[in-house]
Amino acid sequence: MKIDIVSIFPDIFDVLDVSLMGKATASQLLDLSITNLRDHATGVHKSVDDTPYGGGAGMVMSPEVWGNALDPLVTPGSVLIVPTPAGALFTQETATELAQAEHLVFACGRYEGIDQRVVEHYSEDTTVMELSVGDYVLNGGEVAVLVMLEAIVRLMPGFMGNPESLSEESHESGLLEYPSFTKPRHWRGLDVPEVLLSGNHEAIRQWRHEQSLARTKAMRPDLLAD
Ligand code: JEK
Repeated sequence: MKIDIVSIFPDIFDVLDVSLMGKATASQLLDLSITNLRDHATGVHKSVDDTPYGGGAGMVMSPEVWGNALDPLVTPGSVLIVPTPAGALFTQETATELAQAEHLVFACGRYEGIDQRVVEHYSEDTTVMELSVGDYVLNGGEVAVLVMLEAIVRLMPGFMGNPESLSEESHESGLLEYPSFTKPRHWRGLDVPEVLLSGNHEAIRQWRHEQSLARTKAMRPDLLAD
């Protein structure tokens, strides 16, 4: 998979060298390129933003600069991802879909975001997704992209050889996961649940399902609404 990231803070993505992404790039599963948006600014001040039409606080990123940066990267086969607090929620399902793509381009905005015509323009010839990683406001798209990439890359066919646990994740989907335990059996007066030592695989399966249900009811009742 080819991944392009465009940002005015390209150094934020230096962390990708030391995490799982480093292994994915080293193993040639991933071809990652970071573009500094500032390199595509044309004025003497290399400015990338301007005041918002209609008034209001803050600045909006220029469609001209974004067009200069994205034109050499985006092709009809690309998926252009624009992180925004006003986007559709990025979920495990989104990650699964994007893990199948040939080419992802992430457009990281700052300030109050990017002139909306950039999304409109590239939507004419390519798939554009405006995505949010959650209902809180970040200062820009960069950290959202790190979150999305970590979720996407671990699902890529051939990554780190972990097909077992990945298929289990999709089985139990819709509920929170059951609690896990390891040795020692007794720790600070707390015991590992007896059923997990029983060797009764049907009883273990049933107990884990009950734990998942109870935990979902307590922590995420919204997941049980339907
Ligand atoms: C991309 C710029 C910052 C800050 C104005 C007014 C109410 C705020 C944009 N889950 C997520 N949260 N935040 C982002 C995200 C934030 C971004 C950019 C992604 C580019 N910013 C910013 C204030 C405002 N809004 C109405 C909300 C807009 C994100 C993701 N993904």
